[in-house]
Amino acid sequence: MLSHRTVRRTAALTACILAALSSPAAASGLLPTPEGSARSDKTTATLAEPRAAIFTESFGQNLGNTPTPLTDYVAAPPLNETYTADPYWLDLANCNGIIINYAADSGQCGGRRSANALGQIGGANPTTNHALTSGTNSGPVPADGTVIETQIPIPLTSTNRYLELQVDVAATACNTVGPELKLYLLDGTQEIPAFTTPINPCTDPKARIFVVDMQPVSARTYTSLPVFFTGSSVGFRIRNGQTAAQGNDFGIDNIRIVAKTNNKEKGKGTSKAP
Ligand SMILES: [Ca+2]
Ligand SMILES: [Ca+2]
Repeated sequence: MLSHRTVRRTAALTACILAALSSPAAASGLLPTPEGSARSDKTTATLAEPRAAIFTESFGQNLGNTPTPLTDYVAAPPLNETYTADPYWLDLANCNGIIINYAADSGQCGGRRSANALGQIGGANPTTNHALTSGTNSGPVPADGTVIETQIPIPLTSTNRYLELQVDVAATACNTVGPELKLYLLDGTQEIPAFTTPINPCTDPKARIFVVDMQPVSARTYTSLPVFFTGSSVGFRIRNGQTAAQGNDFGIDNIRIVAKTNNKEKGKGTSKAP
């Protein structure tokens, strides 16, 4: 049964989509996509093995073709992870904090284009792949606001090792400005920076450019700095340093926490993010 809160949110999303159905961008077709769509668009929460993902979030758990607010999303059991963000980044009227797939038609919010490109770089079906998207329709955009963070600590089977945060990021409207995403691991309430340069696919020469709905989308997989982690459970937080509302449209998918086992890799301090 839907709560009043959910109904209001759904109504806001529907209004957003209906407004967009009259926009030219909503009408165009899907470009050819690569073969192979075998990768599941599901969340998995597995305990660690060396170099294996301790945690993966791909935003597909029990979602269909209906846009879903980030705070309504519940990831896979047994952890049933949930997420939150700063209020601006949950504001549906600003097209922020919406989990969506291409088939859902995000309309003027445009998020479905990022979901499509992220499906392509992540090996999922571009039409059905879900991603967390934000469109920043208006400002003011808070500096370094949190766009997503875990609410339930992710248990670790061993401590005192290096962990990395990996994330696929897509950006649209790169003719204006892109996001400036900053990666952190969480040890309880302690926020541990895991980046040097914020992530901006728009200015990243190594980002791939996809054409979706006849508009370019820049996307790439990013890996944080390794963090020597001593806690018994871990979380993550992603902030956005970009304060512009024009542009600053992006999607996030396939968030992974990965354990490193090679000590030679420790402390190099070289982020693979641009
Ligand atoms: Ca996904
Ligand atoms: Ca925007």
